[in-house]
Amino acid sequence: HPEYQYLDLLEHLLEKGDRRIDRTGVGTLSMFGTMMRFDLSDGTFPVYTTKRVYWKTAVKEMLWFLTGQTNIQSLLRENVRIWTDWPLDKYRKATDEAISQDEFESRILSDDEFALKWGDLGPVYGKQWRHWLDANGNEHDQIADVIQTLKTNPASRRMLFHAWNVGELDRMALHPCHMTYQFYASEMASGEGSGSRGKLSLLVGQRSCDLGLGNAFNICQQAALLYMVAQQVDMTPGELIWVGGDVHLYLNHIEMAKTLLSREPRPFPKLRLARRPDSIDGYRIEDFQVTGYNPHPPLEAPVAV
Ligand code: DHF
Ligand code: TMP
Repeated sequence: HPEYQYLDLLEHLLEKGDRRIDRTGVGTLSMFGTMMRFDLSDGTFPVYTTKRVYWKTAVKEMLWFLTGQTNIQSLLRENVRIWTDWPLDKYRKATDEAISQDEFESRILSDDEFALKWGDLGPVYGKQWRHWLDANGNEHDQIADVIQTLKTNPASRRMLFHAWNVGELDRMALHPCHMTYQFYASEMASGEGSGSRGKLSLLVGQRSCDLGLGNAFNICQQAALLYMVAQQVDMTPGELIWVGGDVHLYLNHIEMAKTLLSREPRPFPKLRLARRPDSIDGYRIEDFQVTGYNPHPPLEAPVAV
């Protein structure tokens, strides 16, 4: 079962992980340089089963990246609360106000001026993917460019988008974790109109990975992206290849990791896209039809801010 790639990483960290203090102060067990591969060609949607993964939230986050937005207001409108901790932390430090998460979120939702001032994460993923600003002041839509190249020159070795914009890192709430998304088309059509559809694979380079929390989200949302891009360029999904740099388990996730390892993985669900939107901008969460997801019970884990 492909989920053992994930479980084996957890086991390796528990047994041989390098123990260190990290930026958050929580502490981690960590390792450097890993790969996981997921075959999506039979409609598989790699959502881990050894705990319930809120895949809709993860896909909504991906759809939000694709809009190019960086303010949590639009995420909260979709009832996605996974990014609130960072602006909330900043607000509390700046104002010394003992505001609750609920209260902060309802102010972001109801007060546009407040949201503009306190809800923006800076030039994070969406900004870099859709509006990368170059030295001449021109914006680049990296997603549109990749899709265009896939349609016109799928043998290219230059089909990628990147979020690590060095000059803007200091204005981001968090530096990009998943950074490079590189595409590869195989079994290509031999000529225009030959009718044979290529197979599209995606390699994601992630410099830093929270194996207990973020990784489950990242894998399924990256698979969702591959399904969308493949559909847009009339190819079929091939493999999602995930490469991790600093892959770590926070010390307060150790008990959860042991529980995960005690559980038997179940079959991955299947994904079908209900519609073919006119462009990559047309997808909605309702388009993701997932069947056969029967996970073990959810496990809660604190997020290190
Ligand atoms: N920081 C850290 N330390 N780890 C992360 O995974 C992380 N991820 C970020 C931003 N900063 C991060 C963005 N993505 C959750 C999942 C993904 C995510 C942020 C948070 C999360 O809290 N997941 C919980 C609850 C999910 C829910 O409420 O819907 C989970 O159990 O998966
Ligand atoms: P860092 O910037 O010090 O590496 O901290 C970022 C933390 O967030 C790190 O634990 C990795 C984790 N993370 C993920 O695993 N996936 C994500 O998508 C995001 C945004 C963060």
